[in-house]
Amino acid sequence: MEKTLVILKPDALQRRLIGKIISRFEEKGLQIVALKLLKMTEELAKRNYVQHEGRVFYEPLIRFMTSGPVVVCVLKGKEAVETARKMAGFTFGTKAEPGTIRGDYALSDRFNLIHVSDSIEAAQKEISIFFKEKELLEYEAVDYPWVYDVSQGVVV
Ligand code: FUP
Repeated sequence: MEKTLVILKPDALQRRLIGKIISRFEEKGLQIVALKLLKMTEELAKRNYVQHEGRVFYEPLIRFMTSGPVVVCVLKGKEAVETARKMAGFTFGTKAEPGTIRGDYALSDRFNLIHVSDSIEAAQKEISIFFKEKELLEYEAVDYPWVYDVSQGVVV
């Protein structure tokens, strides 16, 4: 099963939206396999956003990401990367579709509440920035055979 990294940004914490946002992923059926609250160091933020180095928004983005605590978590499930990405919605709050997290709770181009890995490769890299292998917990989700049809030996 695929895993993806989600970061609930400092605005999500300050606006007390952590519970609501995490609930959406839980209700979708994605399994939380790792989760922690931390204050990002500049080094961590820069590693996570290395692809944006040099862009005009890079410095303010790093300042924002290090401005307060964040929640980082790893979600696991069928096509978790694409699914979580769709649930986050378009980057800019005003352009994000209603029904998505950013579409429902954000207006800003930068204070957009959530980071979600944009590919399987990025997810693997980003997960390893924030978690050691042993921090990703393997445990049985009791609702698994109701979230997926596994009755024929394949996950549908
Ligand atoms: P996303 O994958 O939707 O998180 O968006 P990007 O990787 O393109 O951008 C990363 C973050 O940079 C965004 F979440 C917000 C910030 N950003 C800006 O502040 N201004 C911009 O013009 C574009 C992105």
